[in-house]
Amino acid sequence: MKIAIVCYPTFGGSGVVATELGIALANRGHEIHFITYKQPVRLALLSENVHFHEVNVPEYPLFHYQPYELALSSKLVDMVKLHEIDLLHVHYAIPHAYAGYMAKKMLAEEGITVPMVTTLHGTDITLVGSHPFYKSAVTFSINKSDVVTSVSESLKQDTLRLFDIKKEIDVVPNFIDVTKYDHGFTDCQRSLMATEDEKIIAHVSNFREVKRIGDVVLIFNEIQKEIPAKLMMVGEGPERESAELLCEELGITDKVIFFGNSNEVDKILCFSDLFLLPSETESFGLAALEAMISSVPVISSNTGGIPEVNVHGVSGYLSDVGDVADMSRNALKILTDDAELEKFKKGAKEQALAFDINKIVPVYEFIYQKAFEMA
Ligand code: GMT
Repeated sequence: MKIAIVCYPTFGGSGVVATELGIALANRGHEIHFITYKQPVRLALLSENVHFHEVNVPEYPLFHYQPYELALSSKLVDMVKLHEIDLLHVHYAIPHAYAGYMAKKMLAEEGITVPMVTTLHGTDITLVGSHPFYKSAVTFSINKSDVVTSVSESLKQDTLRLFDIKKEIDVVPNFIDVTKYDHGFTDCQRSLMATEDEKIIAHVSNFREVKRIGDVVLIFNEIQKEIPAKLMMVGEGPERESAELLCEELGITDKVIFFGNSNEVDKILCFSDLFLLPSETESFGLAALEAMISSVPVISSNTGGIPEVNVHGVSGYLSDVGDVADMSRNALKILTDDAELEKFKKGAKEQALAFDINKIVPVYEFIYQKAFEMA
């Protein structure tokens, strides 16, 4: 099958999922065309089966806002015709589902039928999409997709609650390429980051408000009062500066490393003992899954789709959003007892294996067949 994948190319869950899916589909013999404004960060290699087409939006002084969805829909039309693409799979509703639908309609005028699958990822529904400024367009483009999928049951319920949805929504959970985390590291170069007696705590995100970065620092502060520990902060975003200031205020700057965006998350997770994800809302929590496959237990909030990924008492612990005291207590329960830590490490890995990419990619292939029948 020739599939066009539309996604955000930057660091962020939806782009990562779209890219990993495209690569896996290419490995299964499909021809994949990524269509977005920059080569996706996790897309290292282009090949016979993996192509990238850049969407350019020329600057024009008249435009106060550059019309990206116009450029994207035109690009989709051109690429579908040029490469005889069979299906569009758009990740993140805004504005991809809207642009995809316009492309479909333009192609229909020329007698070309292309089914469109829309995958909802989270903030496109819970934070941005439901804003009155976007709601009508998002509702319309979801209802006009041939098949709609959401990355968790929780996100499906949010979508049905927030929008007037006429379509069935299939839940297809996010996944993980198990082999990528089965690296040959021995000591994971742990000694570069911490002394032998120090526990290593990690957080990976886009440092947006929704991630409650302040809570990450406060939980770590409680941990380091009790045991020697270091905090690895991976990612870039608007909350980074205030987090650095908070570390200064608490006098723990020497124990916290801010890495910025990194392509070596797997290496950082390899030497980590615990992962913190206290988010305000999270449709799935891909970062938690990436930690778990690296045998890192997760201390998280119990919001949105996180409980579908992180199982309380098995792969980590869950607490109410903002309950820093409970999260700190749970973290210390795991970190202060070697047997507990070992048990949770095993539990995290086993739970993550349920999301093996080889189980999930065939589900998407099935969804594509369904889309052909619906188109
Ligand atoms: O977490 C973010 O802010 C990024 C966002 C995205 O679209 O890239 O992530 C969302 O999609 C991920 C992949 O499906 C999910 O794992 C995240 O939970 C979800 N984020 C939120 O719901 C806040």
